Amino acid sequence: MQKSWTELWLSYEPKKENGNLPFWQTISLTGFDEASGIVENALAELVEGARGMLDVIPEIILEEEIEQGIAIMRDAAMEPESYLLCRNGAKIFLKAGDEKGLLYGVFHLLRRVAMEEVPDFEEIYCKPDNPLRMYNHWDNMDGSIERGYSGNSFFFENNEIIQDERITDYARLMASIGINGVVVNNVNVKDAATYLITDRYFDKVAKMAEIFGSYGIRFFLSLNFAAPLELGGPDSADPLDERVIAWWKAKMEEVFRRIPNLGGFLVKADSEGRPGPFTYGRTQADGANMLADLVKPYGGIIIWRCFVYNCTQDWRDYKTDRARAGYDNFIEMDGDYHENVILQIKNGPMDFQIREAVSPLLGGLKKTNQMLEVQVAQEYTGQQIDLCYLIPLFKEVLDFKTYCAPEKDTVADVISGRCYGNKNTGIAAVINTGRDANWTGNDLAAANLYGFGRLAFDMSLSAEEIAEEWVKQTFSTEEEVVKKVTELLMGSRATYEKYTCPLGIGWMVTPHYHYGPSIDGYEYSRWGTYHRADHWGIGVDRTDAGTGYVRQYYEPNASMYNDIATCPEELLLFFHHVPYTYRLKTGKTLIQHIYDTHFEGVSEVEAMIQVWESLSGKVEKRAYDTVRERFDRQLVNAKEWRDQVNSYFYRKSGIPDEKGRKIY
Ligand code: GCV
Repeated sequence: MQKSWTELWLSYEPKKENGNLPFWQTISLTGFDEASGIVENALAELVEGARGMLDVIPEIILEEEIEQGIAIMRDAAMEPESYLLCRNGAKIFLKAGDEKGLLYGVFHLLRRVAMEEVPDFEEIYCKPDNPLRMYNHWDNMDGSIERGYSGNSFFFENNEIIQDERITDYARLMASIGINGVVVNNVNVKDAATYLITDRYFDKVAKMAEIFGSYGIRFFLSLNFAAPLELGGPDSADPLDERVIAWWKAKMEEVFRRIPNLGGFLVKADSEGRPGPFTYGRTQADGANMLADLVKPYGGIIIWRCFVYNCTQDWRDYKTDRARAGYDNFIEMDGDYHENVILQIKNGPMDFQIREAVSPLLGGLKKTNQMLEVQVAQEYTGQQIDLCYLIPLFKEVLDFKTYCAPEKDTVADVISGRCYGNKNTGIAAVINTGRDANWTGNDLAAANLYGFGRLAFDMSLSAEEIAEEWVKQTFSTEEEVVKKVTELLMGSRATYEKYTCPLGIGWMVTPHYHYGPSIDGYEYSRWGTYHRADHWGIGVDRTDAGTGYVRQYYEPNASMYNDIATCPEELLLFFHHVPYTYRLKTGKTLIQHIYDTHFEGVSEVEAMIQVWESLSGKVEKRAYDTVRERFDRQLVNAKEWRDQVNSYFYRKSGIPDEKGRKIY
């Protein structure tokens, strides 16, 4: 059947004559059960890959020696999810300790063939860096997606669960990049979504979970903390109330029985109007532990989000600082969370801005399981209209040295468990997919979808390596295409940052929608997202003299941020209120920097368009046209940002542009 959606990087296009590529007519399987879902899917993938790329339909044989082809063997001594791959001329060995390792090894091999890079005698051993590698969907049961920019949900429609081939295609794509956990519904659990843990949906949810399971992916649901109240239980959700505990106990027994591949739950509590333990005078730990104890008998985990802050702030109040909230709300109970609770922490203390400091809670917590949350959906980063390759940003966060320990103290060390030796850790991303035929709206946004999975699996990969891999599998292995698209991706975040909000201040977006400029859009509102610009300067003072936020970091980070002379300039306005006349390290004044970067940002978008146009006829036409159209919209957006930001600061400061360019 012809699909109405693309297969992204798994399209297995025919390879031109290439004598260096391996070729498999036989696949021999030893030590694995060929009838198990994961093994069956892994073998099907090898067959499909050979058929598409190499024009051969291989035969599968069991427990036999072979001369040519792929020899798959189980090696029980190997670690879970790991594999070893080696090519010896016409023969390829693939060893794995378990079925997931086999699946990942298969996708690794197919990736290398698609990239036309399968060197001889190179032994490749891979083991994922992070125990949990998850995508979080913010899909609602009515089919809409909160912060979705690629059409409606392919899981839900009209309060029903969609059952079609796309779920399988999705699971396959996820497995190919090493994702091993998916949360299918929005963290804001309301209305019909509350009923996902009831008989109304069990059968279909279980079916969906089973498909995921056959690709090595554990299935998770977001949970409504007030479910007892809404589903006819006791008239309370107090986590210490015996009636509430008894209700949840029975519920968990039922849910894990009805959904066999259930891994547990993700919970947004006491945040942005969501109910939680604070409502009953209880702590976050009380809430998380109560649920965790009840899912423990089933091997379940509770992933508890730390996005808890006061969203009804008074803009006149200079002491309450939203950036402080995550740390202030969670640090005190460090060590109180049970072993199957994981705290999921956004990369920054605000909310997925193009640039913000790394959350001090990451590594700040020393005795609690932690998971990093990033956003692949481009809520504040161009909404899949503007090109913004986010892997460089994620890399910066992972590489951030927290100083939480004498060694192994980066965010990557903390969330992988390398730092404290804990097992329930990992990384999650809010996903950017939807029902659009190309999955991500802008075809180039699929680089983020792909890249997050690859990075979660192997944090040593560079953003550039990941981009190249993606281009080769998606568009072409032709040198010009690989080079140009990779360069477009690699420069895109810096460009986006230039024409939007300067030096880490963030926000300045159209309220609620979060696309396009509105410099004062949030300035006098309740959300705690201020830039504090006046006639003299701009920025939030988070130093000792200001909100004191800097002290949430370990030394020497705290002092580095506290002092304007040592504060990294890209975060200057996040930490300091700075006069427009302040000279940056380049020798430019702050105001001139703002003007210059905004003009540059627009010029860079124009240059990006030219590069893309030079690829006409060299990348698939549908993708070419879609991206071309998005670039037009990006240019309009960039100009709007440039002109509004420059005019705003010119009018505030009264300082003209040294270069006399047009400012309104
Ligand atoms: C799912 C931000 C977004 C919300 C999102 C929230 C969260 O505030 O704008 O749409 O809600 O983060 O992460 O829970």
